[in-house]
Amino acid sequence: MLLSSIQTLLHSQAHQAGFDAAGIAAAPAPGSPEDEAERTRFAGWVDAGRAGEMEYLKRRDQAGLLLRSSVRIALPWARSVIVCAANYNSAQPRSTDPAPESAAWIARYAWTGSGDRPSDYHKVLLRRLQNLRDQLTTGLGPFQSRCFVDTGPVVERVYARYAGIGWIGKNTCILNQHLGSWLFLGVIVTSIELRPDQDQGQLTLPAADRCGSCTRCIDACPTHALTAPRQMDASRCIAYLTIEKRGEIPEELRAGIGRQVFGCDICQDVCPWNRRAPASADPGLAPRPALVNPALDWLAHLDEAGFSRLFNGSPVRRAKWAGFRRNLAIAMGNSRQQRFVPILTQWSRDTDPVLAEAARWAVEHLRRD
Ligand code: B12
Ligand code: SF4
Ligand code: SF4
Repeated sequence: MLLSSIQTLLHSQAHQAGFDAAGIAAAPAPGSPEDEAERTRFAGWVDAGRAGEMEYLKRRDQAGLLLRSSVRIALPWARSVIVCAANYNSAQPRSTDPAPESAAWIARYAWTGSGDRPSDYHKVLLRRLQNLRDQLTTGLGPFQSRCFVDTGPVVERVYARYAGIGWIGKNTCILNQHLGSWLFLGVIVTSIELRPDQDQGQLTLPAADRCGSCTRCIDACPTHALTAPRQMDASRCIAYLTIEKRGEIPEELRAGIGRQVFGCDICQDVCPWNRRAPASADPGLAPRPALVNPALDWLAHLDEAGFSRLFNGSPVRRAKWAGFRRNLAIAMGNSRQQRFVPILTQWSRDTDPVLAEAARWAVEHLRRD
């Protein structure tokens, strides 16, 4: 199918389905230069230990190929990838703005919901992708497809770049010139074979890189997870440590975690392209104000049932109760607030050895302040 004909239909239908940007990229043939470049990059990243304990990123097929290194490994019928983006920016403070020392930080992407009811972008976007696929099938005729948000064998940012959604910033996030980087991505992997338009001659037209000489994100990262432009050691990233990592967080990284108790927004909050990013009017991705700069006291005094009530159906559940309390202990240790010593002393006797150890570290850390 001609690239331009599907692009025209896609742009109109994607907006109706609730997306702010959409594009389509070819799924490069095995052995082609594009395929080799992305496979080598992903394999090099995994082999260097950058994925930490995220075992799902390291899954291989029977031939030993990393499933996520190329979409055609797990889905041999794939010929193109439709990438959709939804803006979740809101007119709320940034993590880097001045805030009380006793305020925690939950990453912006986990604020969504309506009133007290949390929502999870995975579910919100998946429903929209399925609706969009139905509309495209009506317009184009049947094709094979799979919709994914996060969980598919796809490095979504690579296809987002080739689909022209944005460039990969030095913080490794997809950045769109008009929308900034507060974007959720979702993909529809399809069997549609793309043909370039005559006047265009090529299929891949990645968005131009507009980072220039800026290095604000790299300079601001407190745990030095951005080891070079567009290169992340995820095992050092606060998002990984507070969401994905089970068990103890390496001691040398705890002070850098600061007040982040779930995820981290620092390298996007300092990005000049996000200063002019429009706030989203999307009711499905509206922020819950209670989660913006929440008080550490409040979160630390939640019991397990309270944690479930607040976060059931929210991405925060991924950290689990145990991980969330471990993160709270570290944030209290970093708060310079001596009044957290009693609760931390109580936690240091907890039956959960990870929490007890984090709490002992936090008490020690507060004593040194
Ligand atoms: C694992 C994962 C993580 C890990 C690792 C992140 C990472 N940078 O690799 C952790 C837990 C740390 C993480 C953190 C976050 N994540 Co995350 N994550 C994923 C997931 C599930 C897989 C990503 C992956 O495969 N990483 C492996 C590396 C190799 O790939 P990559 O970082 O995506 O991109 C690399 C390639 O693009 C390559 N590359 C491509 N072209 C070029 C060109 C050159 C010249 C170079 C050098 C490199 C290069 O370099 C990039 C960096 O290595 C994706 C969803 C998906 N299925 O893709 C979401 C995803 C990337 N995450 C997302 C989000 C929102 C976040 C957070 C903002 C959440 C938060 N606030 O805490 C942070 C952002 C941190 C950051 N600065 O990236 C969004 C990103 C949207 C966007 N605008 O880019 C995604 C796409 C989820 C979604 N469906 O919306 N995440
Ligand atoms: S999300 Fe935070 S820890 Fe991770 S790279 Fe960005 S600033 Fe560093
Ligand atoms: S902070 Fe600067 S270098 Fe980093 S992603 Fe934004 S523009 Fe690029």
